[in-house]
Amino acid sequence: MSFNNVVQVEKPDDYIDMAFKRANKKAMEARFEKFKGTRMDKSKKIEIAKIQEINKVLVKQMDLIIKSFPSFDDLQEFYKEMIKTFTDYMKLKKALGAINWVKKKILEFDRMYVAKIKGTTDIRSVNKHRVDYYGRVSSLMKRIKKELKILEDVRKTLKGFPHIKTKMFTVGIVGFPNVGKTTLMSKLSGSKPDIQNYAFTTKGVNVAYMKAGNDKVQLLDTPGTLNRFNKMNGIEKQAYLAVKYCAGLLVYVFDPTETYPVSEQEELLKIFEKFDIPVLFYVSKEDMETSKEMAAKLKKKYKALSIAELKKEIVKRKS
Ligand SMILES: Nc1nc2c(ncn2[C@@H]2O[C@H](COP(=O)(O)OP(=O)(O)O)[C@@H](O)[C@H]2O)c(=O)[nH]1
Ligand SMILES: [Mg+2]
Repeated sequence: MSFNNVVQVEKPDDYIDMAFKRANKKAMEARFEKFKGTRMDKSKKIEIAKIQEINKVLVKQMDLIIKSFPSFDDLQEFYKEMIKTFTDYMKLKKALGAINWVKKKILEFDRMYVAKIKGTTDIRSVNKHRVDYYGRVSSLMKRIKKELKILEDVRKTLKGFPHIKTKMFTVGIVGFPNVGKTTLMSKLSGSKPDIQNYAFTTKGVNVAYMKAGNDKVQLLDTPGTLNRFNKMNGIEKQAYLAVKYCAGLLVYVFDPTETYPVSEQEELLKIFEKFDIPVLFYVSKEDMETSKEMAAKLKKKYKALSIAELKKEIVKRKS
């Protein structure tokens, strides 16, 4: 799922300006059109054309917003949870509801003021209705200033989400920071990995793909330790959710150089084992002289696999 198609949400004044500019253009056209009726009828016709143009522009813009934001109730649980990592879900739903309400009000004002102008017999009343209409539409738009801002902020964050394919077989690479997860991901995905930088590499979720016959496997490389949801920042929460909802297999990376003590690495492993997703093991930095002994110990204890063995095993688990 991609959120790239969500339209940019403007400020109330931008929408008002856009609508009034178009309305003035329409009025100019109407002024130069041949017209057989009285001057009064012509004035009425021009004012009605303006109101209808304002109505058309604003309704169209509000519709664009309503239709381009995903219908949150229909979203997969994963995306709902992702959205909740950075915004109040109810606030968001209410903001969209407010846009819908404004759209209906605009349509209502259109009918009401067009009818009023049609029923008028003196020019002063035409002007009064026009001024009233402009005032009401403008203040209506200004009333949703906060809601428009909420939606624009959400759009920007949605756009920054990693593009995770929820239906593809996915492997989550997990472990402490600096243990070699990103390095492992590049090795698994090939020499020129399609690594997406989400935020900055070390702090975001990286998504890459590994060939599996004619098919592909999705690899997620995660930031942080992902061990206490409440203490995670938004990006870590998103990584945690991606692993929890999308991964069908985990690769736990042990670092034998003990950037973090092995005992702590084993504690963290217990947390991932609770995910109820099968776990494979990889021991990094074997090449480093100082850690050879620990590497051998860990490899034996966890039946850790080499890169080639991991690739094979991932392909096997996929099918
Ligand atoms: N010598 C050696 N260094 C490694 C190995 N894997 C990772 N590193 C180094 O360890 C550091 C952290 O690696 P990185 O993949 O960014 O770890 P991450 O934070 O878990 O993603 C980097 O400087 C890597 O170059 C390895 O197998 N051997
Ligand atoms: Mg990394």
